[in-house]
Amino acid sequence: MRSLKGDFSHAINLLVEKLINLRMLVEATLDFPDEDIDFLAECNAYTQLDEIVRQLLNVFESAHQGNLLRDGIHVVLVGQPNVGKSSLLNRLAGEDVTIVTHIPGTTRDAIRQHIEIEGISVHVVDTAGLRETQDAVEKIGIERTWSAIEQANVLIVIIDVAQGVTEEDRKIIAELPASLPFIRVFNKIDQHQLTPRVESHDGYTDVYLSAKSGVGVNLLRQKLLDVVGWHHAGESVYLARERHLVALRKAQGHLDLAGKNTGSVELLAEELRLAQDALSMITGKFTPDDLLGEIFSRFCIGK
Ligand SMILES: Nc1nc2c(ncn2[C@@H]2O[C@H](COP(=O)(O)OP(=O)(O)OP(=O)(O)O)[C@@H](O)[C@H]2O)c(=O)[nH]1
Ligand SMILES: [Mg+2]
Repeated sequence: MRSLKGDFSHAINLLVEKLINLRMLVEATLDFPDEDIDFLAECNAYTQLDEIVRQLLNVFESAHQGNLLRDGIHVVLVGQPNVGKSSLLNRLAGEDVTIVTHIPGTTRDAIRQHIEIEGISVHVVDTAGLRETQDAVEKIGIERTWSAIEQANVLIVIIDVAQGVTEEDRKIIAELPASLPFIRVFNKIDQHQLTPRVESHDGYTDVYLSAKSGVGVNLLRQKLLDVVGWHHAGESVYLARERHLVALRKAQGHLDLAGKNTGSVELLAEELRLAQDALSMITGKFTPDDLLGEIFSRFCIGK
């Protein structure tokens, strides 16, 4: 682990070094307009920027894979009462961890279970079915469903295949956090002799399965890993924390804007500064004085 961590900061430091180099050119263009050199053209600034963007993408990918290995995935099962959420948790866990009955509203508390898929840690939460209710205990259960959803990386929205997507299902989906990926599971296919399958259309990923008989559950396991972006490649992984991923994403966003601001050197300079700020959340601070120091140490200007 220590060596993986060392590799990660090394990769970030290399990126920061390249970014400083580029910022130096851009800032020198801004600060010393009287010099007769076009620093940006002279040093292929935009090729350098492309190279940094490409490298950052690689680092992000390795950090993302490592983060999945390190922290696992948080999956929450949601849906109307009686669609088979608890049955699916039991099936995934391979044991009877939660009560299943034909009575809607059986599960009232969030039930957590840890499983593994291809060596990836998966924390699954079964929840109280979502519906309008006057029952005080069930109401608290439903509140807990929503707080579990806030902690999730990915949701499984379970739908009874016999009913299809009902108005209530649509309402549930509409209320989910927009940025959270989800898989729709059409459950109870055994009752209708349907074949287990995965379908993708209109931006949805649908898995047809039976929690009761177990057919199609392997398709869901595989899809879960796909949705969170796990692809067990043999390349290097960095055991990054979630906050590292956030910082890398932020840096990516600013580099993206930097690439689009080719008309304005000021905006380019600003986006590069913000990108480096984001990376320094991982590596430590770098001040404007440090940058000026870099400029003077490498160029013989302004003195
Ligand atoms: N035939 C069939 N029945 C199923 C399947 N999955 C669940 N059921 C049945 O559907 C009923 C409800 O299942 P649960 O797993 O308790 O449903 P739930 O979504 O957890 O329900 P709540 O806890 O009330 O929200 C039970 O009678 C299950 O046996 C399935 O794949 N096929
Ligand atoms: Mg239940």
